[in-house]
Amino acid sequence: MAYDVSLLLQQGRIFQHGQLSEPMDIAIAGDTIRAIAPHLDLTAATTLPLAGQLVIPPFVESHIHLDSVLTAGQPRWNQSGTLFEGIEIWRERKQSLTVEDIQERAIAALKIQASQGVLFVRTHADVSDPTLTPLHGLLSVREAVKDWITVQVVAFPQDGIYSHPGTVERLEEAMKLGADVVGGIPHYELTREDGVRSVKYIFDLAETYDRLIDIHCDEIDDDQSRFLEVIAAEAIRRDMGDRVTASHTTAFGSYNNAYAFKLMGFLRRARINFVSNPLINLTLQGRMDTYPKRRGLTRVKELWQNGLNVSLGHDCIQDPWYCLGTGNLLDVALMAVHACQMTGHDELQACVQMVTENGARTLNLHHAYGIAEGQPANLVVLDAEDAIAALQHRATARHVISQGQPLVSTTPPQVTWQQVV
Ligand code: 17E
Ligand code: FE2
Repeated sequence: MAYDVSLLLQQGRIFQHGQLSEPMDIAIAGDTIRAIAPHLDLTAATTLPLAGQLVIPPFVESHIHLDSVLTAGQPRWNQSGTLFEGIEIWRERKQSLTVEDIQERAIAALKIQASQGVLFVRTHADVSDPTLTPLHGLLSVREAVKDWITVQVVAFPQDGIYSHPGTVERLEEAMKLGADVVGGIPHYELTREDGVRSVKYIFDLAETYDRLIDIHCDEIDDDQSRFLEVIAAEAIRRDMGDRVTASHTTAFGSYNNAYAFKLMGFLRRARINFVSNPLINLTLQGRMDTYPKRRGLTRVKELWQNGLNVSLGHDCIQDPWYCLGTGNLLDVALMAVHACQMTGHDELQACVQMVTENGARTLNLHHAYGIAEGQPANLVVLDAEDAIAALQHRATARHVISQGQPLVSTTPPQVTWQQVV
């Protein structure tokens, strides 16, 4: 044997690519998976007997705003529960932001996430503010945590690109400072024309600086909000689909079926990625409805049935838009199961993939992700026998292995009966 095994996981069942394996031994040397087989006759510095527990590639948080996490109630509560009141409250909270404030809250949130098996995170950083404090803060966090969690930063113009002077230039400045992804918010530009123009500008910037794209798109119940078709058209013309993500797209849930059917064909051609944030959009949307009240989510099940890549995000942890949030991606998958009626056997499994492998595809992680020999040793042991049981029991992440090292482990709560019943 030409390598020393540092960590040996014994008899874990791997859930990946929609398949559950027989119990396997997984040998890790340094930061790399070196061998996977039913039985490995090896000694290792550390051995973890798993007794059939589930091993999955790490959870991927494909959409969160780490600049605003843990600010719920500051400076005031969101009484209407709408996206737009949230944006106003955040505008007020932004006045007192410092780089240290962002670093502290973002790292606290990343620890909460990692302890529950999240090892890859795409965060939005608001670039509406002239000081670019959220971007500076989150770029420094990306660097500070890189030995245990991978963070991608989206330059996100929360207040719109053309509605305030200077944002166009700041978005380009963000590329020069090293943001990984260009963002936008076409449905919040002052006019439809500005929205269309903003999408084209985002694609131009991404091409010039060789970056990914993730646009907050059509996050409104307005059935006339139709920037998704503009994104699809640009992705088709520039052949960039797999590098492009449309986040939220909640208006897709309100489009008439004739338009939605036509659009779905264009989306299949464009092959862009989608992120749905069911926790947040179930609470933000439908606020102007009486009854029946819309769910305000994009067409998750139909996008999945059409073979498109859909991942699920948390979006917020305790901020002006959503005062709850645990960082646990099984919570998000469970909410999608309910709100999108994904209760079939394969649909349940798909919801777990939407917070693991599909998220990896959204983030363009390619070969940096997945359990196989020669791959970076990032994986999570869940206290469950298969993916559906993980949802049923909201399984505890027993062991989180990051870059070959045990990072954090959790012991499930112990229940002790005081009477025999
Ligand atoms: N900003 C936005 O435009 N939409 C959201 N859902 C959040 C922030 C959380
Ligand atoms: Fe968002």
